[in-house]
Amino acid sequence: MKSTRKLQPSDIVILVLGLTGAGKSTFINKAMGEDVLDVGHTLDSCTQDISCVPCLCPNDSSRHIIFVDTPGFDHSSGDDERILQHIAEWLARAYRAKTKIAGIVYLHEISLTRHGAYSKTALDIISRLCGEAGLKNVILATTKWNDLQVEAAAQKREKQLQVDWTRMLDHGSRMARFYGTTQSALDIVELILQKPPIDSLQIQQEMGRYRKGFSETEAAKTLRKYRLA
Ligand SMILES: Nc1nc2c(ncn2[C@@H]2O[C@H](COP(=O)(O)OP(=O)(O)OP(=O)(O)O)[C@@H](O)[C@H]2O)c(=O)[nH]1
Ligand SMILES: [Mg+2]
Repeated sequence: MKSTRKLQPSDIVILVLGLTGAGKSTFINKAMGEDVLDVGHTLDSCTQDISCVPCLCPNDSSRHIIFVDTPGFDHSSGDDERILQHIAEWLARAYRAKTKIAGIVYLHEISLTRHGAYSKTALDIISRLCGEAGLKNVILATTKWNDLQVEAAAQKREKQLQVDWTRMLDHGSRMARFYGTTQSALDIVELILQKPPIDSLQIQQEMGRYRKGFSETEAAKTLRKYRLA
């Protein structure tokens, strides 16, 4: 699904990020109450491009919420620099259109073990993309709670994530659970609407204001640092 609608300064933009298969497109479909985006049913990455999904804001019908679906970061594909650049360039365009980012939803499978370390890498890169001031508008949402048969095991994972995500939480990021339902998607949207939008993300400052090339941004440098490690 590709919207041809131009971004407006009044738009409420919610950027959805995460590893491939975390449930990003599902989250947007549930928030919309209909299946507007393709969802993956294999191990391969599903979403290949950025899609903007607009809907009227429930609290203010003169404004639109724009959900931004993104391709997932994928440890095995080697494609993450291209994906990050694509997201960065989209954010620089939003900055030039004077459209602020209302919030970022980072989705993380609660049952994730195998690629857990890669999630730390992705979150470090996303922190650089946001800058410290932007972290207060980040929702760290765990998904696929029904995949873990034992509730106690899931809760233990959540406690561990609270420790892993301390730095972001200390800067105002909030944790939430996405249960794969419309109500829990809307609860997360509500959390975002509670706070004023981000004036500008760090990468928007770098690329939009200071005209740096993508490869000179802190997010790109962080990605390269992990590649070399
Ligand atoms: N059990 C369960 N499955 C889910 C949930 N959310 C998503 N899924 C499933 O997880 C798979 C991947 O979901 P997607 O929404 O395509 O994930 P994505 O993050 O958009 O993936 P990419 O586009 O590849 O980055 C699909 O089979 C979904 O049905 C959830 O909360 N619980
Ligand atoms: Mg997707």
